[in-house]
Amino acid sequence: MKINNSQLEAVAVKKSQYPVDTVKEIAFAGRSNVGKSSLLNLMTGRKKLARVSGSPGKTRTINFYRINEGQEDAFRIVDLPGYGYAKVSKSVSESWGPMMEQYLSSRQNLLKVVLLVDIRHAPSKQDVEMYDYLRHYGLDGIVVATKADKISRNQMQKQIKQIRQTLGLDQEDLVLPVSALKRTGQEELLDVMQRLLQE
Ligand SMILES: Nc1nc2c(ncn2[C@@H]2O[C@H](COP(=O)(O)OP(=O)(O)OP(=O)(O)O)[C@@H](O)[C@H]2O)c(=O)[nH]1
Ligand SMILES: [Mg+2]
Repeated sequence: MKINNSQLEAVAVKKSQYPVDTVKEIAFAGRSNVGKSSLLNLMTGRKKLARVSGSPGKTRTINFYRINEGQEDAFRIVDLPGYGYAKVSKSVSESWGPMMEQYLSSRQNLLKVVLLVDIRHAPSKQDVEMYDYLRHYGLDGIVVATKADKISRNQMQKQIKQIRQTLGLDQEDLVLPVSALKRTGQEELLDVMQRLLQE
């Protein structure tokens, strides 16, 4: 699949702000700073579609992006707010749970949530909790290992194995290494997403 056009359609903190649920959605989740917004920009070929920052906790809202509008393969990508950043204010971190729960538990048109984890580290306790939560709602199965440029080719298989074990992935679940810096892995991810949208 190729993304030909993309635009921010809605920014939401509650249900009444979501766009209509007649368009299929694939969401991206992961801890703050893992590279969600960077991956979104890489996939869409747009440098500044989603805000990327050196300061974690940048994305604090649910951001809906309209993809390939006007085409047969039109869908949405949803950039979810990151978790696990200690320095965001208490009110921000307390609103995160209900905001995610509301979206993930009831969104009819949500096909899958791609979980992003940093390829350098074993998934955190929160990553495991997030993945278990996705499994509970049948939204699991695709994991992206970000910042693949930070490790050597040799380390890659070892790290992927660790991610698989820590998250308790099944054989058919996918772990896709990507690098927004080196611009690698996005085509494989887009192909997986295309298959999902066609199911
Ligand atoms: N080396 C390297 N750095 C990356 C990569 N992807 C993202 N980064 C860097 O990681 C930092 C965080 O990236 P973001 O894309 O803003 O992360 P996010 O997950 O959207 O973060 P929040 O919005 O805070 O939840 C930025 O400094 C990026 O430049 C990558 O593939 N390789
Ligand atoms: Mg972000």
